[in-house]
Amino acid sequence: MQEKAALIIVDVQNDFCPGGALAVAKGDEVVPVINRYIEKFAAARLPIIATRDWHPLKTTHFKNYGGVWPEHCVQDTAGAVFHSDLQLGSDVVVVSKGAAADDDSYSGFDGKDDAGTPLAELLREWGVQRIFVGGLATDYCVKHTVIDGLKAGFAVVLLGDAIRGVNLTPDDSEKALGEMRAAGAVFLASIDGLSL
Ligand code: VGL
Ligand code: ZN
Repeated sequence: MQEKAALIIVDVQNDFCPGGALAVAKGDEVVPVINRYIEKFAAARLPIIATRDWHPLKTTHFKNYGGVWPEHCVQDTAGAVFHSDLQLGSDVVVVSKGAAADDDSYSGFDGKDDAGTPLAELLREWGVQRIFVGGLATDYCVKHTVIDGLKAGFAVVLLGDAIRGVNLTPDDSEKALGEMRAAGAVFLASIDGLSL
């Protein structure tokens, strides 16, 4: 019997896609791939979580207040909405993060669902032992979510065909992949190798 799995879709929001405030190059290319993962997890009746970056207008995460990023994914704005082609079904649980005025909260494990339950607690309630992580961006929120998932005791599979990076410097994503592997993440190159 395999360990119970859950799919975690990280920050596939308009602001991280081409045309958005903090666009990740080819960020939208993950959407059709993630839709295929959603289908597989839904068919296997396994939990699906979509995290979202969910910032207040004033936060030390933004350049105007001492951070490194342009304004993005501000709560209740179009930029914070999930990409319109992402096929999130009604069973998907949304986990919001980055809502504090003084915290970057790159990790999905800093986030909570609408009822205020933290991600790790949700996963434990559902008996999940293994998480499959894809989305945006490889070198920030995907990386931190993967590493925090491992620290929290979950087995982590990184979805290699469903991630794209910001790459403030050109090899940031490569470095992030190395860090995630060193921390214990398993790399799945393609959905064709998925076994649930
Ligand atoms: C992210 C930079 C700033 C991400 C969020 O979702 O990877 N990156 N905020
Ligand atoms: Zn952010």
